[in-house]
Amino acid sequence: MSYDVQAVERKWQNYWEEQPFHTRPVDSGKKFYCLDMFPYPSGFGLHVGHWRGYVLSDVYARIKWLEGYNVLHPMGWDAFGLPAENDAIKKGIHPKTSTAYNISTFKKQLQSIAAIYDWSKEVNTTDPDYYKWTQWIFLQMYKAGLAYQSQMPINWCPSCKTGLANEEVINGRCERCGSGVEQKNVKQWVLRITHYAQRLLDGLDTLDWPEKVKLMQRNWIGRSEGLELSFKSTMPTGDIVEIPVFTTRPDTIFGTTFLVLAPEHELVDLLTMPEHAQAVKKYQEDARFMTQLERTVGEKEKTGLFIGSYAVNPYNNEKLSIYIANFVLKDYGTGAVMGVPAHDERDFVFAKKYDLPIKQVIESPNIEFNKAGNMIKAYMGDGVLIHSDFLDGLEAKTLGVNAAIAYAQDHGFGERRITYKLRDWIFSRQRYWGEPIPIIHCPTCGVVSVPEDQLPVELPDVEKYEPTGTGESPLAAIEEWVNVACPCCGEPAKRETNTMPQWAGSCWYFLRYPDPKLEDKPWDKKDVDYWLPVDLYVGGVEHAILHLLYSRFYIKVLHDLGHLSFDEPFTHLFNQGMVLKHSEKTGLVEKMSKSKGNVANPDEIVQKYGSDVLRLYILFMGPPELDCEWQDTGLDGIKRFLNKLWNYLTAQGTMLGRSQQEEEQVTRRYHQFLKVFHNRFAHFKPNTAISVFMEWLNDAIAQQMRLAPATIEGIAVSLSVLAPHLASELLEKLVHKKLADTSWPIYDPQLAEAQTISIPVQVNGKVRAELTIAPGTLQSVIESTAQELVGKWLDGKEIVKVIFVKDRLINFVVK
Ligand code: ANZ
Ligand code: ZN
Repeated sequence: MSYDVQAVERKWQNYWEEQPFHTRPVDSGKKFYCLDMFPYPSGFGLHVGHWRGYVLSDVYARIKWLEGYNVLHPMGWDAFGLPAENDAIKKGIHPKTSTAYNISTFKKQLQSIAAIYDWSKEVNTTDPDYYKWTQWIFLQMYKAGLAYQSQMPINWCPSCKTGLANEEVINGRCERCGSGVEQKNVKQWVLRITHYAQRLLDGLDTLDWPEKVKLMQRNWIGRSEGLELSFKSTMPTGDIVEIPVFTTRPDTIFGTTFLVLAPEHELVDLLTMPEHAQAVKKYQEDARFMTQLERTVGEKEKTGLFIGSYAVNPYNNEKLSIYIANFVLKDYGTGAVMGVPAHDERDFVFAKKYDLPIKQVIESPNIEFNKAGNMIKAYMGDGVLIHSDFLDGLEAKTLGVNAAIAYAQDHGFGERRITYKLRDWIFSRQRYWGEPIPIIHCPTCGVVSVPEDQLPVELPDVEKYEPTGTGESPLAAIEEWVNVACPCCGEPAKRETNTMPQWAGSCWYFLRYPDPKLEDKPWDKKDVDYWLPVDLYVGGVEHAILHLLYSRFYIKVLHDLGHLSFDEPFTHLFNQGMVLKHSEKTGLVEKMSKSKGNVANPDEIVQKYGSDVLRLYILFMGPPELDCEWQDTGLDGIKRFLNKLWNYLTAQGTMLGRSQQEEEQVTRRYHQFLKVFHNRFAHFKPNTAISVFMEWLNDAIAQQMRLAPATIEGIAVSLSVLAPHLASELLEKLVHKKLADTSWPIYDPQLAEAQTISIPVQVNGKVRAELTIAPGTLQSVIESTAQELVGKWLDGKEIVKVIFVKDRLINFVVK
């Protein structure tokens, strides 16, 4: 390197520590809230994958800052959670200690990114001054009836020994440790997120988010429109009961040949004929050990059992046998399904297996039959209804659905209904390292909120972090903490010992950043109304549902309770792709991870190449939204580019003798560069913005452009969003300015317009073609195109010489 990278970077980082970016005067009429998903400070430190998101957001924060915006670009720590606690169990280090240590490592590492973070705004979710407000929000929800207790079967991870939210169960396994999840009955705190299902759905339409993430949220919320109707059935006692069923396809009602209830459905016991009771009981036991996912989409076989009784189809009085089956979920719709094997895949498989009738009620040329004239598989598409009485002849999915619903309504046995797949959010964890739920249980007064002036309920020190495994948190064992006087009656009462899930602290942290030291309230309404919603939120796609859905829910609740005047937290979301690397161990290109031994350590790279090179390389690797492969050799290419730029700019000599024409050409090239450079950022293509920079430099060197000081300044400022250290050094050395004295260069659209000229292409001095080029284009760029144009005059001849006069002509001398 022709400059001392380490010294230059150290110098500027020290300078920025003394002169933080946010101290420069700004135009408060223009704000830009640029947010990174704050990290969980794990013991492993940052890897280059983290850098990817942080550098990206910093580029945008810097551009806005240079444009004079009031920029909020904060950083903090999402520090509650299982890993710290598991470490405590394994190594006996208090989570508080390990968390504080990890935070200091992370912070040191983060500082080498040289992002323009305002460290005076740092938040830490495990700080009692912070989680006081996490608890306060919970109490507001409780008072509004949005938090309730429920004895319910929950997802239980036998290895983490805690309950999990549905969102934390991936393919039937614990999101954290991969163990198979069981169902367990435990008393839980639950948040009524289902009340917000429709609003969470509607809000998505207003957001500038990746379509993929919106779709994932839509599917997770899972809205379905259909009919809820009752089927009558006679119990062994002779009494009549009604079985409510939810269907999205009431048009197929005449194709119903059986009913299926979830094994846990409360009517099952009432409807089971005595001779089937024993088998039913056994089937119910077995189903308890399957997770919801296994029961619906998993590979587990769909089984069922006839319970001995029948129901009546209210449309035609046909008798339908009643089954229980594992594929019907207790808590979706009504927990009961009408079986239409001809037009539903699962029902078809089920009917085949148990030899139940298959009755086709939709006619369509797309239906496939075997030689015997039977349907080969269920037909789910649209068509004309047949064998369906008054529905015959109607288009099934439109008119048919509506006519079937109208009939049920007119006859008083059904109503149009909307259901959602979204379930209420299980909010308690039986673990230590989380926010205590601020509730007291009193034998006389029942469930009592901890009075707000007694918040925070601080996490006490414990000796044993191990979860008890009985469904109780380790906090339950600390008597002096658990036993309190009831705030209502003063009699002995007990604290709630469950803690909140990790998401509790991250659902609202972006509201705290504007003023994290406020003591008497969680945020200042005027302040958050100014800063929020977040203008740009950058983070990994793994949070598409969990964190991003929970935060939206929190914000809607806080809005409805009058604490905020906006109801969506993040206007623009950008998901950066992952950094992959070849792993010696597996021979594959995979997501970086310690266990696969394929991590690139940013600290070592910064040591060797400097932060600027790593920043640039990580941006240059590929389109930021895509996963891309890390290659160590890429760093050298970037290093050469920065070196070349340094050498070229610092060697700029006198401008004397620069002709009018030369000046115009240099200026035009510069404005063309700026225009494309800006445009690439505007379209979130920083990787190609860097290519544009490289192209400009190559041209500038090839054409020996001599740059005016204003141009040098513009180039250095442009560089500063990518490589802030080198750019600051250049600015200081060449134009005697600090970054804070400059602003984002603006291009002149007229000068930026690509000018073209025509030059003749000659063969032996005869004009054979014309070529349109940008002024100043080099011979190396033009030559092959020019050869193609005059190919037929060159055919079979040898080119002995090429004469090139820049911007004037190209001439091939042939023999
Ligand atoms: C009859 C029918 C006929 C159905 C047909 C589909 C096709 P979505 O769209 O996902 O909301 N269903 C209802 N409750 C269920 C439960 N608790 N567990 C499992 N399946 C249940 O799915 C709605 C459809 O899923 C409903 O419409 C019902 O089957 C089934 F040709 O009713 B349908
Ligand atoms: Zn009491």
